Amino acid sequence: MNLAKILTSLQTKMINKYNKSSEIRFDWNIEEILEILNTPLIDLMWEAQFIHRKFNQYKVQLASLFSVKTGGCEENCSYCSQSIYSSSQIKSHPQFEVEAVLKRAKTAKEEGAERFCMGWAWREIRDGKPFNSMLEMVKGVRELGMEACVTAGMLTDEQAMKLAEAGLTAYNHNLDTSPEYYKNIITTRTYQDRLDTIKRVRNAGINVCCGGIIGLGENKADRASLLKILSNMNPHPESVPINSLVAIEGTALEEEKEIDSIEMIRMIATARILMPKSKIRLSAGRENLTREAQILCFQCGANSIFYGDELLTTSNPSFQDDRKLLRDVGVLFNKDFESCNKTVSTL
Ligand code: SAM
Ligand code: DTB
Ligand code: SF4
Repeated sequence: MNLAKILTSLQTKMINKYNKSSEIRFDWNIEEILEILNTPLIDLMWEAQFIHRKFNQYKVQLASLFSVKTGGCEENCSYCSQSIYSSSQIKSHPQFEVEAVLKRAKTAKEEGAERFCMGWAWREIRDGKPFNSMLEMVKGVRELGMEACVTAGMLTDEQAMKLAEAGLTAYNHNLDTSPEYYKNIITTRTYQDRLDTIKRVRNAGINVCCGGIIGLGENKADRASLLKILSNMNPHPESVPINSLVAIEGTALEEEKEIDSIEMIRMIATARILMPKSKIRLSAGRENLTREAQILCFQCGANSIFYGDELLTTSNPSFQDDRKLLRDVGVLFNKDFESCNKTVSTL
């Protein structure tokens, strides 16, 4: 058999294994997902890379994050420094003004970011001046020619519609973990509240950004269960952030042991196989990953990162370090930015 024939037969095998005649699936079950998560790493990486090359270009979306309103949140998410239940020493501050936020967005754009994500430490959005300012911020970010994302807790159908009218590209609301493990992490709102919020975002025609965190003390079955819910959403969330816990002093999870980077690679690779076209975002926790571990995540299909020195209350690699990393890997990033126009072959 010549090389071309071998490749075609390998491609057919892989497509049959995961995508039944190349269709995207929304019916993954726990056993299948656990089997993928537990595949020998070397095979898992090859399979994820295969799916990624089939469905996507090797291009990484750069999303900058800015905390518009920090601290004082009534929820008790046990990983979060912004909860009133945590004793972390973060600097709380009232909501930034529209102009200051747009200045940050402009700087992020100049550094090469394509999406600007704005965070509010709220349980839910309430109508009034802060919400009106949020709408102005969304409009302003869109006028800069960037994608706009908001994460601000639960919302009503009317608020979702107003955000859509303002031009919001995506709304981030994570499931965080499995429904089974959830009660160990948060008790002030239910898993169903989260699912309802995501449905409202979807119904308003806004893209869904929904993922979770690993390293909360959950087991493999919990990770599979989270991935099952995400990959059974139809359509799949357009973005799936995979965070690894940043154990912040003063939070209930401050003592949680750091996860092995291989766990992150497995989670990213599995998410890529299950949701072939979604943006799988390598999110919080990158400072604990070596450059090499991040490169393996890109190879397995991570195609977005949070880009900029800060996440919400913790630090993130610098713009410069990330640009160097992406250039060294040889993936595309922002087509309008610098000399990043090499193309990596797809299948
Ligand atoms: N209050 C809003 C909410 O909960 O949807 C928005 C902000 S909240 C900080 C967004 C997400 O960031 C959380 O759902 C969680 O997945 C992630 N996150 C927060 N703190 C984290 C930490 N210490 N380590 C990893 N991920 C974290
Ligand atoms: C997401 O999934 N991760 C981001 C964003 N969405 C809002 C937040 C990460 C926060 C990490 C801890 C901190 O900086 O406070
Ligand atoms: Fe509040 Fe969001 Fe932090 Fe939970 S994760 S405490 S909802 S800011």
